[in-house]
Amino acid sequence: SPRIAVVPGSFDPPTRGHLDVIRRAAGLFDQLHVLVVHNPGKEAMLPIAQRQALLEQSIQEEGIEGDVIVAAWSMGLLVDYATDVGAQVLVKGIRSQVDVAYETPMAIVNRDLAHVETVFLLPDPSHALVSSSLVRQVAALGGDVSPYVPASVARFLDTGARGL
Ligand code: COD
Repeated sequence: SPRIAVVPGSFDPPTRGHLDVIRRAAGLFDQLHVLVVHNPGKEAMLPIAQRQALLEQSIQEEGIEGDVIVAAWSMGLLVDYATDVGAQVLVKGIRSQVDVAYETPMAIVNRDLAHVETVFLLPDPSHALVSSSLVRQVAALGGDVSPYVPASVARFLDTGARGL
């Protein structure tokens, strides 16, 4: 049976770190669902549909190959989505020990709940310090975000989001 994985995140906005993890995961699985999840603990900058569109554009522009689907999920458990699409694995990117500490209990719970395993991937070190919250701050203060985000996201934040 095909190996299917879900790469969940807030992606608010997508960063070069996210795209690095997505590229690595696409090389490891037959099908990838990049899932924009509403995180109730975070105040959003971009609407979910916008994040989805930016992810689709960046995945295409970065030439990421393979069967990659971008979807959104705001109802219920992440593992319910995984089970629905036949995914056996969640993929999370790890920047530091802080991410390991945050992700470990969720990984155990998701395995208990639905026998879904979590695979942790390390980004290239050049992307390991990038976070969406950093990008939001730089953008809000009028700085140049282009070193941290895919080209399509930089274009969007330069023009589309200026008035937000
Ligand atoms: N390099 C590598 N990885 C990175 C980088 C980077 N520069 N930046 C981000 N990442 C990774 C993150 O570690 C994360 O794995 C992923 O990319 C997404 O990051 P964010 O910031 O966009 O998303 P988060 O951290 O807000 O995650 C939101 C989730 C919804 C994925 C998370 O909260 C989650 O798994 N929730 C589970 C909901 C649920 O079902 N709960 C019940 C059981 S636990």
